[in-house]
Amino acid sequence: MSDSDHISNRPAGRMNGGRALAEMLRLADVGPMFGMGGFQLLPFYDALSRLGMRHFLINDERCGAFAAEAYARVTNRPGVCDGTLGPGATNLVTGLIEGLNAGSPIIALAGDTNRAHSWKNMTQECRQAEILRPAVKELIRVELTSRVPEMLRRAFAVATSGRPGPVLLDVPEDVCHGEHDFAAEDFAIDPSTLSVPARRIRPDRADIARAAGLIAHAKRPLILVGGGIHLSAGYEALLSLAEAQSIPVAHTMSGKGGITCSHPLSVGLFGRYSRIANELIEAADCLLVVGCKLGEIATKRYVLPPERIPLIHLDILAEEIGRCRPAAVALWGDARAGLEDLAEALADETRRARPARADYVKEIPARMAAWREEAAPRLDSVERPIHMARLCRELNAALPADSILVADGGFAGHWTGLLYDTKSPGRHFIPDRGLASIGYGLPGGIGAALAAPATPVVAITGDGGFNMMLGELETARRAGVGLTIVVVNNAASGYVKALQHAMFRGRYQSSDLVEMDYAAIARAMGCQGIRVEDPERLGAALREGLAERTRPTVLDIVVTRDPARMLPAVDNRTVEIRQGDRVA
Ligand SMILES: Cc1ncc(C[n+]2csc(CCOP(=O)(O)OP(=O)(O)O)c2C)c(N)n1
Ligand SMILES: [Mg+2]
Repeated sequence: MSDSDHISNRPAGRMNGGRALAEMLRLADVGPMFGMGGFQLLPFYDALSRLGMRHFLINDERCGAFAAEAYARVTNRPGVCDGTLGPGATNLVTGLIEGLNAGSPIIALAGDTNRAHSWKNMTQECRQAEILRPAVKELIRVELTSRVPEMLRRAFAVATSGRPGPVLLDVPEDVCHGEHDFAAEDFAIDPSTLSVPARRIRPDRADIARAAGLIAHAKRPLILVGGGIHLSAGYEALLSLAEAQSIPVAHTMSGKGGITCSHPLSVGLFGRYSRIANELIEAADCLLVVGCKLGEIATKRYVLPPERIPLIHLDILAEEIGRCRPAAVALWGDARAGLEDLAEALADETRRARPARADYVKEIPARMAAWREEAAPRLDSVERPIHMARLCRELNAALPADSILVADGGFAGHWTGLLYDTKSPGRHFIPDRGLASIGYGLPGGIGAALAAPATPVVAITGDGGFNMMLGELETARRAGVGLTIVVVNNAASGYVKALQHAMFRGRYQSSDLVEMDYAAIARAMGCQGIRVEDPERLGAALREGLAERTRPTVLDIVVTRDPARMLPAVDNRTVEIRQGDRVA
């Protein structure tokens, strides 16, 4: 946005706080917003209508936050959601924490009580600021109508700086409905705070030199990338460092797509689930961790990586470095900037490193081929009910390189995290690993589809997660999104059932769901609905879903109901789980 655009767009004059909110969001050029109205924010809604801005009524504010979060991941721009006083505001909590833990920029608005009557048992009144405060990076209470533009400016700056995150503007009713004479100068926003990363910071030069020294001396270095690679859009920097120095790359679920999964240097997922990455970590002699918190799943409950291997930890959040695993070298800074600096510091090594590591990188395709051979019976399975690995294989075959797969918290995310292959770098796989709530798939798919309307978007979700969100199918239909929703129908809270099978000898409690025909439900809601029981039909069904561009498609996939065969990493007919263990 040029300076002159800025000025010509500036409104001025007397207006209420709601209009000022909308004018600022217009200036920020935000995408579609998601929320559910109530009295407090109605002037804001009216302003959206008058300004012709896109806002979607959702059926649960949690979904609005999920949709805004997914929108932010696809665009690297803040997603916007809102909720009304009390239950509207408290319903935002889960979605906002997803953004907080995943580092997604979100601007959330919550209406609050009229301050003339607060603390007198106003209807829906609750201590929402206290409830929401730990769910966001910053909670800003707007105390004066005149300060609305300033506070929104601040919200964008906080949401997009450092590790990005959600910012909640708590807007009392009287501030939203109250009026003020605004000057044109009041409406301004720093364009560099409208997308992430707002500003890049480079790690200290001396630390880069030490890290480069460690990498140069390593025979088997390995890069481990997390979701920070997306927030930093460090794809080119990662690829050129990996290729120039012949360093393989493993990823977390959130880091999938940092490097194309089919690239010869990609060793796939590491941590709780792994193809070949965990064994390469064990055999490594230097690890470069990029934009990854090294939390429970990435470390397989803190047993990976082995302490003996020197670790270089590059992160935008200084306090994440060394939290779970001591770092030999701490690189505090932006992922892309840090990778570029490392590449530069290692430039003289390139001629030596590539031949020296030739045998090492040749191992990768060989190990991957061996893994594939071992996994082939699952990937190619023709069994009915359908094997999850076969479903993943069909997704790999059907989804084009530019498509986006949004994955829900249950097995949908676990299996695709392990077996789905992105075909180009970027945000092509969006799992809600910030908080790992079930229910993200459908609203996340809506947010992603609206963020990238020309891109094929598939959301994969469990039946439990889908049940939670069924109302949002109405939203998806109303929004006219050509979203394909793959429901992994195992008639169970499968992850829970699988653990009860393994840990409690099949004493199942509250883990069965009733058999449902989700395709029929979808059709009744005006969507395309296709039930698939035969694995050979999967490819065609996916293609039919992708071809439908103006309304959602639900593919109801009947998958294994055997709780002994639900977990991706282990066959829990044989696994033994001791107290405190997490095999899955
Ligand atoms: C909101 C929420 N509640 C509970 C859980 C714990 N949990 C993880 S996976 C899972 C099973 C979900 O069932 P479903 O969506 O059908 O997925 P499945 O595991 O059967 O594929 C549950 C309950 C969670 N992740 N999120
Ligand atoms: Mg299920």
